[in-house]
Formats: sequence, structure tokens, C-alpha cells
Amino acid sequence: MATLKENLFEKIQAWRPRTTRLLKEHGEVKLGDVTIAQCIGGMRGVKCLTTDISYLDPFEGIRFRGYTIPETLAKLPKTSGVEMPSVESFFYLLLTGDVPNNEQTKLVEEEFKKRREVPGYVFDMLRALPKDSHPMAMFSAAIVAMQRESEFVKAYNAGLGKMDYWAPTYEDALNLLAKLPSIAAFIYRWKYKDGDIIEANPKLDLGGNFAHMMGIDKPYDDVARLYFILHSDHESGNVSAHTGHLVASALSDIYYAISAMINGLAGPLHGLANQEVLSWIQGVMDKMNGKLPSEEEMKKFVWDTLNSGQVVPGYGHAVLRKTDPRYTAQREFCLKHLPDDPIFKFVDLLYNVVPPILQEHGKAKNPWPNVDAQSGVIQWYYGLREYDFYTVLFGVGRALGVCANIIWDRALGYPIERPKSLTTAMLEEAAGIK
Ligand code: CMX
Repeated sequence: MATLKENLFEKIQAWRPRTTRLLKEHGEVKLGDVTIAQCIGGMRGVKCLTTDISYLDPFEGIRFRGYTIPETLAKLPKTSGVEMPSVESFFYLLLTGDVPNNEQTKLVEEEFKKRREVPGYVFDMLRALPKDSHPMAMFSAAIVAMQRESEFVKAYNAGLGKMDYWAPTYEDALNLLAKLPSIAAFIYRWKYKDGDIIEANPKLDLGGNFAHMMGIDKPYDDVARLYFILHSDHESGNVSAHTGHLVASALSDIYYAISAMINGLAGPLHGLANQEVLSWIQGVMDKMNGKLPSEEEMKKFVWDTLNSGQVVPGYGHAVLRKTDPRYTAQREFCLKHLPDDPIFKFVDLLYNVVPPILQEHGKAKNPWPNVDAQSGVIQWYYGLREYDFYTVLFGVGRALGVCANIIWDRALGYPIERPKSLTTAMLEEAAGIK
């Protein structure tokens, strides 16, 4: 049976003529204009990136390789006794666009298993960092520390041709992805559990092994699978995905690119919002002495946050204009596994209260919850209460999508990224006010 890499190469060869034709025969076709508002305002809506791994519709939400989240979860193969598909089967889908069968999934599981040993110097380096370092800083440092392992760098220095860049990039991506759960679990157990490290279990899939190394019982293995799948990709323009793509476009290897991706994810307007949500909820809980606020009391807490000039974490989105289906998928998990959990009830109450307030407040273009509004609740319920760790989980998942994108960037020969900047005086001149 063909391996993932062989199947991928077949797809790459079939895809390349499409990109070449678009560039050569239709390169001058316009996709839109850029306004001054977009130039100053974070390039919102400027169509200038290409990816086939996922697409984000403002009203429908994310599709991975054409499949919605419910379709993805339903179509991918599952082993008996687990509710969620394996991360390995999902990665096969992201990379090739095909839903793998059981044998193909097994092959990817074997690939990850044989690559998962983390070099000892990574743990030594993590132990040397101050223990109060943020787990995202630790995670980023651990990834970039492994840069010396890059197969791409070795092959590039040996004179590899451009058409073959994707192959050692694929090796780097799989080598890194296979190690991320062990590194994340190490950071967790070293930082918060007095260094009581749990060794990997070679029999388990990536999600199952992560739960095992975290020291959290079933169904946390399914929580891990669901988390990593949901957080994997959100097309290319978000800060983490775009950073990974941008850094890799300079032919920096996967280790540099994914470490940078993690740094972008660590911002409170992006991945760190899941930590902020739990911290916000805990603040309200403390003020309420642990009791669930009434709707009126909750409204006041939300208005207090807005009136003090802060954002309501977990709400709003740069592209989405409806409830994030990643929020909905996690909500369904909560309804099945933790319907009576007080924090879940709290999050549900926020869902009723926040959107009308944000509409009345009149600033946020999207008043609906995003993925981060719901993700901490499940972690909290299963005993992972150190909420500054939550973004690391997001990072393990996001690396799947960004690695898949970087492999394809190399396969299709995408160039170094270099948009053009203008001065304020030039904008004033374009506006006719100077
Ligand atoms: N609470 C209060 N104000 C909000 C808001 C929120 N949840 N969401 C947007 N706004 C405000 C913006 O701060 C902006 O205000 P100014 O004009 O004063 O600068 C205004 O509404 C317009 O913003 P927008 O166009 O609707 O949103 P952006 O595309 O600029 O930003 C996002 C998107 C996600 C950064 C923003 O909605 C936000 O800060 N949300 C809270 C943080 C959060 O949940 N981030 C996680 C997003 C998902 C992820 O990446 O993980």
C-alpha cells in the first residue's frame, strides 16, 4: 500500500499544472482592490493568499478540505471504544484531501510513533528556564531549539532543487508534529506537577498518548483528539497561520516557522483568548462567591468589562459573522459529557447575554462567540485548571494545519512573501487631501 508521502507526491504532481497555468495564463486577472481602510486596518478582507487545506466562509465557518466540522468528524475512521477520529487520520485528510481508510490511518500512526522521541537537550533546556516562564514561551523555545535537526537545511545545503523542497520539509513536519504532544505534556507536568513526568505509551495514537502523558483519564483522549482537530486550521490569514507561512516563505525551516507561529498564537487577541475567557469567568465567580450570576448580574459584568475599555474575550472574529462552528462542536461535547457543570452553565449564560450587548455597544462586527469562548470549560472540567496552559493545546493543533500548508507552499513553489508598504503622505495623496 502507498504511504502518505507517496500519495502526497501523486497529488502534488497533479496539482502543479493548475498553479502554473493560473500564473502563466491568468496572472493579470484582478481579485479586488485595496482601500486605505484595508491598508491601515490590518489588511481585512484583502484577497492575497492561496491555500487548499481549509476555507473559512463568514457565515458557514470552517471547511477542512471541503468538509464542515460535523462532516469531518463523521467521515474519518474511528477505532472501537473512542468517540473521535484520530489526529493521524485527520492529518492525512488535511495533507492529501482524501479521507483515509483504516490501513492508511494506521500507516500515519506508525509514522508518528517512530518519530516521537524528543531529544534530551530539549528537556534540559526547558528545565533551565525560569519556572514562571509562560508555557507558550517554553513551547516556542523547545521547538526552535530543535532546529539543528532540520532535514530541509541539510538537503538545501547539499544543493537540493526547488521542485524537491517539499520532501525534506515533509520529513521535518512529521518529525516535529510527532514530538509536540510529548513536549507539551512535559511542559505541563514539569511546570505544574513538580516534574512528575509520565513516559509515552508506544501503543497509543497521538491523542490517546497525549492524554496518557498529561495524566488525565478517559474520555480526555477524545477531548485531545477533538481539540487538536478543531484548532488545526482556519485558512491562511489568521496571525498564527500567516506567521508560519510568512517565515517559511524565506525558506526558513519548519522549526523556525512553527516556533514563530506559536509566538503569534500567544497574543490575547488570538489564541491566548481561551486563557483570558477562563480568567474572566473565574474573576466573576470570585465576585459571586462561586454562585452562578443571574442574567441581570451577568449583563452588568459584561458591561463593566466593555466600559473599562477591554474586549469580551471569546467573542468577535475578523472573518466569521455567526457563531463559530468550533464553538458549537465543543458545546455539543459539553452537552453530552458535562451538561451540569457550573462553568458550562456559566458559558451558556454568556451566550445568551453577550451578543445583544455587543450589538448594543455597536463596535464589534461579529457579536457571536468564537472557538475560545467554549474551549477552556472542557479542560477545566477534566482537571486541567492551569489555564495559562490552554493556548499550548491550541498550538499543538494549529501546527497540524500550518505544517500541511508549508509542505504545499514548497510543493507549489510559492515565493518569498513581500507585500508593498506606503507612507502616510502617499495615502493622503491618494485620498486627494494633500
Ligand atoms: N469585545 C469588545 N469589543 C470588541 C470585541 C469584543 N469581543 N470584538 C471586537 N471588538 C471591537 C474591536 O476592539 C474594535 O474596536 P476599536 O474600533 O475601538 O478598535 C471594533 O470592535 C471593531 O472590531 P472588529 O472589526 O469587529 O474585529 P477585528 O477584526 O478588529 O478583531 C478580534 C477580531 C477577534 C481580535 C476581536 O473580535 C476581539 O478582540 N475579540 C476578543 C478576543 C478574542 O476572543 N480573540 C480570539 C479570536 C479567535 C482566535 O483567533 O483564537
